[in-house]
Amino acid sequence: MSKSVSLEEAAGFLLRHQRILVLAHQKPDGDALGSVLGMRSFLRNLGKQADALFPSPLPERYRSFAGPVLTALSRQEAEQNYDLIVLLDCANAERIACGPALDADFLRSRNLLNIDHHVGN
Ligand SMILES: [Mn+2]
Repeated sequence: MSKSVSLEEAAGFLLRHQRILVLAHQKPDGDALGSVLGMRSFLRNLGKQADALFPSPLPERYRSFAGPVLTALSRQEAEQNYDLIVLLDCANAERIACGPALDADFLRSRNLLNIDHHVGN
């Protein structure tokens, strides 16, 4: 079940979780990469354990500032290692870059915060 929340509610939701996985859409471009890395940095600065997942290779020009990122994650790892998934810049479920081991139905079964600027989302 999904619902829209205010910025304050979204912030509160972030603060209540500690182990957070951040991901975006497939074939990441500048706003996908920038928003994921920015969120990862923000969460780590709050003392959270935060990781970025990019199952498809990053464009060469972005690799130098991305730092270490996850390139694959099993379902078991996702369940055991994270209590919240933050999805950014992803217009629809078909484009979520979660890798072959995970899918949109799995993500919906987890605590999920979806933040996006696409009108159709
Ligand atoms: Mn994008």
